[in-house]
Amino acid sequence: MSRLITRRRLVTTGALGAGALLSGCDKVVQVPAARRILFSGEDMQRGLQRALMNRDALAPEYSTAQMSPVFRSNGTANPDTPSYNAMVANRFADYRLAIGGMVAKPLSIPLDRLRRLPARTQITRHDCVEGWSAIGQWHGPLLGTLLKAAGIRRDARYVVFTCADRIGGTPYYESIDLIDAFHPQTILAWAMNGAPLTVAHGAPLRLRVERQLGYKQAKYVMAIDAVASLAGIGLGKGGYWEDRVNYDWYAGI
Ligand SMILES: Nc1nc2c(c(=O)[nH]1)N[C@H]1C(S)=C(S)[C@@H](COP(=O)(O)O)O[C@H]1N2
Ligand SMILES: [Mo]
Repeated sequence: MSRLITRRRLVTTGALGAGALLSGCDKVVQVPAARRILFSGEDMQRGLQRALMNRDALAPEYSTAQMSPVFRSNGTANPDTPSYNAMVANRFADYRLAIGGMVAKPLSIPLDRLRRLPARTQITRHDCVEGWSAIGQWHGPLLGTLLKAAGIRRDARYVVFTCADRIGGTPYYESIDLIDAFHPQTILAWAMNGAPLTVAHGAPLRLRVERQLGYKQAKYVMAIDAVASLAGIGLGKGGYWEDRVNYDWYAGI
């Protein structure tokens, strides 16, 4: 899989440099059972993972000329619930992003306010595990800015994104750790390719966490909660697909 190749490249050319110890670790990372132990949710060996990967590195960014002419939609293309449809009918005037959990000041932020915040624009490549990629432009405020505004507590370790869509009755959700939450390319995008997000791509707000695979890019984000543990959320593995098909919680690319 290309992500293993990418990881190997990161290990040998990254800030830590090459070495017998790291190439030994690298072989461990390629054994599926070892990957499960090292990279699954709560059990992830954070120190080792950090030694293997430079978590602060930036994802590559592209030029407008490199943008894909077609960016397909995947997973849910329309939540199509009564409450979501009501928001669409009202052009999301009633939408509020809830930020809560382990924060000093829970926030409830209307879309027009999110749209007036300082924003980052980035053209990145989206890689889906189902075997397709697309380069698109995303625009929105840094997640870190909002978490700081809410006064995220020092003992929080993850942020959980709850989405408007349900698959077979279960809400789609995702989670990332605070390294990714405060990464300079982690944004809450409200625009894609120069226009407000369409329903198919996650309107009115979706996560872009550019160092990770497609399924981490939660669409239709309604609530963000800071938590100390992922246990007790969903089935406890940190995301809808992580719970169901054993996708890695840390889906680094
Ligand atoms: N809420 C929600 N977010 C989601 C999904 C989904 O089904 N529901 N699918 C994920 C997957 S697998 C991918 S590849 C991307 C697809 O994003 P796109 O539809 O903008 O291409 O969204 C991710 N985020
Ligand atoms: Mo995906």
